[in-house]
Amino acid sequence: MFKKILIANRGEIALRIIRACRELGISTVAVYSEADRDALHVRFADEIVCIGPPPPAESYLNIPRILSAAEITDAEAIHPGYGFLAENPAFAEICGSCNIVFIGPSPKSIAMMGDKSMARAAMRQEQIPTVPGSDGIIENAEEAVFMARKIGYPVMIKAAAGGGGRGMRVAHTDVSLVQAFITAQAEAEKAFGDQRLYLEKLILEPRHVEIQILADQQGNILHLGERDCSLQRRHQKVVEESPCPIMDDDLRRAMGETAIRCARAAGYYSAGTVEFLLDQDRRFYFMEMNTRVQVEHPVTEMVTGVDVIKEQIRIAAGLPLTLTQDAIEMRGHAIECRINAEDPYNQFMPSPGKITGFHMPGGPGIRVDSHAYSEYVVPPYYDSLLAKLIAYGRDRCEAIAKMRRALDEFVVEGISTTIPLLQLIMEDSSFLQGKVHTSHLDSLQKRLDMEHA
Ligand code: MV4
Repeated sequence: MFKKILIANRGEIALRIIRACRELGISTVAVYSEADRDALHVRFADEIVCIGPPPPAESYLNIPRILSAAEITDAEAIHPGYGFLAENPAFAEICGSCNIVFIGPSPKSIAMMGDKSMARAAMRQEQIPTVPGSDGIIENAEEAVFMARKIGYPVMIKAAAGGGGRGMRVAHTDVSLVQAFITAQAEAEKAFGDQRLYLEKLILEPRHVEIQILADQQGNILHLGERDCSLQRRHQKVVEESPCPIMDDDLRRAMGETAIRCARAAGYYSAGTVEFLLDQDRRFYFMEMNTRVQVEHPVTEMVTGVDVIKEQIRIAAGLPLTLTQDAIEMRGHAIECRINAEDPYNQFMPSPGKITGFHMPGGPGIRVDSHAYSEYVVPPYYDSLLAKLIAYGRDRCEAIAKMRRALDEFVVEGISTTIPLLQLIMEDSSFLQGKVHTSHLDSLQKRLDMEHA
């Protein structure tokens, strides 16, 4: 096992990784930007290295500085967390050539899944169900129209370099498709430096259901069941839960086995997530694979009792999985609310600044993953996730009751947070019935605006 790991991240995930290392007896190196001098990951790590000024490009995204920090501290491995360098195949490759273990999959797996069109083609090869659509990249608007007529409108344009919903466009007619294609191409070029697009049939009111997998370097692969992440705002997940409220054993087995086939086709090892769209007829389609640990991994940990981060570290050290699929049991229900430092009454404007009062909820069934504390100053340079509040109950109803209670207990003063929106969601009749899709959040948003006016 590793003796020392460097964590190339910040915020709650850096803390989460430090906690896993502590339990495994591994010593930790935190890196931090000048904006994060007073951050908790800096206080909780065994060693610290300042890697530069606040902008991510000069610190958490700066590969030479992070590798230098690993070298001077003799860290054997780097955990990238999520975001920043977590899905950068070049970074994974460079770690390897510096004899530092990248805690994640191979650079090849990352690159394959990073190109969403390539991933889709590879999965089709393996007879894994994908949404009907183009075989590969669509070169121009005429080809898009030809393809859209073949698969039938409405269609969705997606960026090959995108993922997580960025750069997506819906078209209902030839005319709107031509327009959408041209703007999507320009947007993709601007956002990713890669203008390549592909086309899929639009699935109406789908659910976003993803399967957590663990794969070791010996070829053993297992799944830890699903998470339902259908409640999103502008492609940012807001609430996630496990199990999916409409899941049954047969569908779980089918999706789980399919996710394992996806991982095998990618030569995958480490923790990973296969995202599916689940349509109204309960058919599922491969959408993309995330080759990192995800924000919402705690709901899986709560219902399976498996520590995903510890397993990921063990796998990176070359140890085989000690778990088998038969030993994985889903028990109870977990819900996660993402608490962001944003103003839900003002278009979710980021709300950085000093937290003047802070109290975290606790008690039975409550887990809070957060780097915030009283007097902490939320810097304006990074994403606005402040805390993940996870409620665990025997069933969904109990988990919701605990979540409501915990949201009421949560105190954050001095800055705005998304807690009021989350409280509304926990009272929403569609959510309570487990019938969630995107449009519900929009209507809740209107109610929030009205109540505040
Ligand atoms: C789709 C879709 C409908 N049809 N693809 C892709 C990334 C993910 N964040 C959302 N994505 C979607 N891809 C096709 N062909 C609808 C979405 C989608 C979505 C899906 C499930 C639950 C919430 C969603 C919110 C926005 C978009």
